Amino acid sequence: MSYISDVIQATEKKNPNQPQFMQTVHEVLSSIAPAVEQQEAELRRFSILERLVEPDRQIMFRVVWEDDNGAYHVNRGYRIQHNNAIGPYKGGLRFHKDVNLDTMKFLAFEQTFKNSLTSLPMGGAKGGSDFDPTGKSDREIMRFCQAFMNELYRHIGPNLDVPAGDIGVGAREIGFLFGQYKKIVGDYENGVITGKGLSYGGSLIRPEATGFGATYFLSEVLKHEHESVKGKTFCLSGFGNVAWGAAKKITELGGKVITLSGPDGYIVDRDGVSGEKIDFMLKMRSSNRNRVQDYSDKFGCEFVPGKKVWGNVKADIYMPCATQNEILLEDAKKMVELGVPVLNEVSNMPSTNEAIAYLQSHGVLVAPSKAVNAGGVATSGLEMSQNSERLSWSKEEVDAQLKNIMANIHAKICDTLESYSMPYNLVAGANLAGFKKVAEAMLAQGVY
Ligand code: 2IT
Repeated sequence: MSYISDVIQATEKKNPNQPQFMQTVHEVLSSIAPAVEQQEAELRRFSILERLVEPDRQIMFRVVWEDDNGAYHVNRGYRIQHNNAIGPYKGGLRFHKDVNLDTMKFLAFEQTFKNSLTSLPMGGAKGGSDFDPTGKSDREIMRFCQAFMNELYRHIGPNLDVPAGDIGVGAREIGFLFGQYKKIVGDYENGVITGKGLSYGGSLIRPEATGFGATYFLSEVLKHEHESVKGKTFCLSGFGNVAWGAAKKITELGGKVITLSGPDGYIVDRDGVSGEKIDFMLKMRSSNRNRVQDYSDKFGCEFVPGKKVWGNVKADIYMPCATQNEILLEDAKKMVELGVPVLNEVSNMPSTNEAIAYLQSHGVLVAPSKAVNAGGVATSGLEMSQNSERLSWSKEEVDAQLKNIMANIHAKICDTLESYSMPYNLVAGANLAGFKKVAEAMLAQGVY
């Protein structure tokens, strides 16, 4: 398809040394060929693909903050406002030592298609900093968040850009960020950030939403295969907020989570991560120690240092919940050898394109992250609705809406695939469905 390959090539040239961003561009653009073919003249005439791969705005700024010893540190802050064709920019903030422009651009690009899938009016953005929260005190975290907001505030707003959390940014950080925003602007501004605490405008179920939504989406996938979560074993990676929500819902539905992981290695708990062990994950996260060995120290299970779970532990379902590029081609090969039948991607792009291609060609069912984890941002959308209506919905109400949104995403993917007479390929279907809405909105609004 020459329009697509021309755009990929030109994008590569314009974005040297951005492998992560280019990987996403490849993944999305090569999936949408059937839609591009159908409408090529119009898409070309209005440069839709060229516009889609160029973020609306890339903001970078200096953040200087003081540690507990009175020493000053300089970090870099980012906000990539990728596309607002379907609604205000929306997406999380990531605080992690490896954050760079490439990571931010890849996440903002992904977010645009993910948000489109939710069927809520939200455009795509991402932000964050290369600040490393590991080992920092609460006061240091607060001072960093305040310094970060001292610049970010001028770029966001309830109808402009609504940030939220991501890796390294949870309830504590959102509180500090929001407090500083309010101090500077002198206005509640309809909440402006999502993932807020319940006492100041947050939504019930938002902390659980990414993990719950991922499990609801998986249930739809399994239903399609005449299967269910009940009785299945799960390997998860990570131990943060996302893995926590997933472990809760999987356990509630009768599945068993047997692994978690951290930068230090992984744990295997054959009795299942359930009950108080799930609560302990929250303590691990808020301790800022970033160590999964704390789990095996406390509960006495196996700990494997310095290795990844993938391809080393057999389970019915793999659910990566940690970060991008966890599953490489060599892991995919081991996974096929072990006979793991389903990969439900929860973290953003946990597998490389070549790993996904290998898995799919060897019969592994892959559910892509931009559909699977969309429940997080969708529930952020529900928080925005509650803030603007000045009320809060019950737990049951938000959970029912989340469940409904996840089922709709799955149904929309199936309908889209059917409309192109394509087989049950969730990766292609998610990209096609996400793209179609954004492209339509861009075409309708003209060239600006
Ligand atoms: O990757 C994601 O979708 C998020 N980190 C959540 C974004 C949001 O605005 O809730």
